[in-house]
Amino acid sequence: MPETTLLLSEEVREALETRRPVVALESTIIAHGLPRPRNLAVAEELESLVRNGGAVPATIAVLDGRPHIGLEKSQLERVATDPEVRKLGHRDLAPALAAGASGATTVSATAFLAARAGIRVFATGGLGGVHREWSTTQDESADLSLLARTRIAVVCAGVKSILDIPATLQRLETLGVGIVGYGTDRFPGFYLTSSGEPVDWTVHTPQEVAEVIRAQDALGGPDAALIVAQPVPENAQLDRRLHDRVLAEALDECQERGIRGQRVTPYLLDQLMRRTGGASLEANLAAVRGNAWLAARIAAVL
Ligand code: PSU
Ligand code: MN
Repeated sequence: MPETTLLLSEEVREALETRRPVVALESTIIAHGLPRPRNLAVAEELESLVRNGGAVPATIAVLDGRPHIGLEKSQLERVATDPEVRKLGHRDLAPALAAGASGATTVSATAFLAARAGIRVFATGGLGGVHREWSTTQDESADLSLLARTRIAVVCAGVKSILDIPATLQRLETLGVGIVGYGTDRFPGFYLTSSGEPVDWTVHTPQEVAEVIRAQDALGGPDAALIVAQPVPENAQLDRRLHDRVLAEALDECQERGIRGQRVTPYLLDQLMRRTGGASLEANLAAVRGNAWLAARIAAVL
């Protein structure tokens, strides 16, 4: 049952009531992960991809202290253009509601709200995870612990390549978060089709993913997320050497300029985009597009 605190858009409410497929979309990627004005066009495009895939899109954000599940056009515009829109992880939700604040939701906050609303499938680009400087900063995205206690399927291109991927995979194993590779036995590398790391389970169709979700529901758990890891198409991936070089530069700069906490991820994504002449942006977009569409297909067969 949807919580009364949640504001469901007309379309999302109707779809959930009549048990039609719904796909949750996060808003941090729109507000803080993509350059303006392209971000708004992308947000709209992702919603159409979900529709074309046969599901209703539910973009999630907090506006004036109310959690919205599904945004009207003007609300989506506000998330994409208003510089006052903050970045909200799940721990920020209660303070933001109490303060009447507005913010874009990260994977952790989006998954939390989506699950409260009764949405079973969620699409994004790359998840947060363990950062490369973890041993000095202890920077590990709150996405991981939230996904460890939320039963939702997250379609993504793996975790962001700015992270320590082997360490993140280890954490996901410890936390009991399931992972299936979509058409691959390698964990994707976000901007790259492969991180080189193996995944234990491979599926090939939306039907097969739906069967995993049904099996989890039939078991009554575990109450953890299922990561459906779909690689970016090969022709859209970034050149690995370029990727590694510009990332090393951007990481050094983070250190020099004292960029910490919530600002790290947006900073690195922005620097990568500038230093690859926009190629990382194209790879990022190709990944999220594919994920929005696949999530819709999974929701539709569920
Ligand atoms: N994936 C993208 N772009 C993004 C993000 C993910 O392609 O901007 C966002 C997600 O909202 C994710 C967040 O939850 O980055 C992680 O931030 P942090 O590392 O600060 O937890
Ligand atoms: Mn962090």
